[in-house]
Amino acid sequence: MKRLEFMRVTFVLTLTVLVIGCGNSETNSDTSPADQVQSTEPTASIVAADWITVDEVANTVVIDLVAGQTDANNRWNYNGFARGEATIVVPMGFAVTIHFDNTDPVTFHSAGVLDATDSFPAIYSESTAAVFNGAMTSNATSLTEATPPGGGTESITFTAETSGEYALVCMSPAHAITGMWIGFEVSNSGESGLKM
Ligand SMILES: [Cu+2]
Repeated sequence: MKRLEFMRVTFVLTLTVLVIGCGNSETNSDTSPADQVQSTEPTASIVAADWITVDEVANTVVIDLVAGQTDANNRWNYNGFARGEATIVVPMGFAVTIHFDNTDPVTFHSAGVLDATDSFPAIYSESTAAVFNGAMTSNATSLTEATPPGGGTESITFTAETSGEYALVCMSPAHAITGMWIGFEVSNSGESGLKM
């Protein structure tokens, strides 16, 4: 009996070691490659968007930018995106036209290309300038004179002169600080589209 008991205990112990061993190796083989992929590849990928039209021959980009297209972020969004959830990517040197359409039924909105930043002011100075000449809708900092709600439109055109990471920002009071901004990137690799 004693010997049988000893064998049972040994058997159970062996099983336990095997299970733990298998568990460990399984965990390792499952997570290690994924970890490596995540740490070495950029998390964002550039996709085509039907509201961004790139002409590689004419060197132009046309962006149909819609404020309040969805109710995301209390309608304070661009094409459904807020808080930098997406980044428009245009090639350096291209002429960029933004057709801005404010479909928010209630609130004035604007759009301007500014330097990227970690934090946004609640109030923008009226003298705030876009990073590229012309890259801002009119009266962009105003609560009541920016692009009007209910389908107000405005088109702006500018040249994406310098590569870098910027932000496309609604400069109406309290909008950017509460998330009404997306990324705007000028690539020096010819890449374009929507980075998410
Ligand atoms: Cu806004």
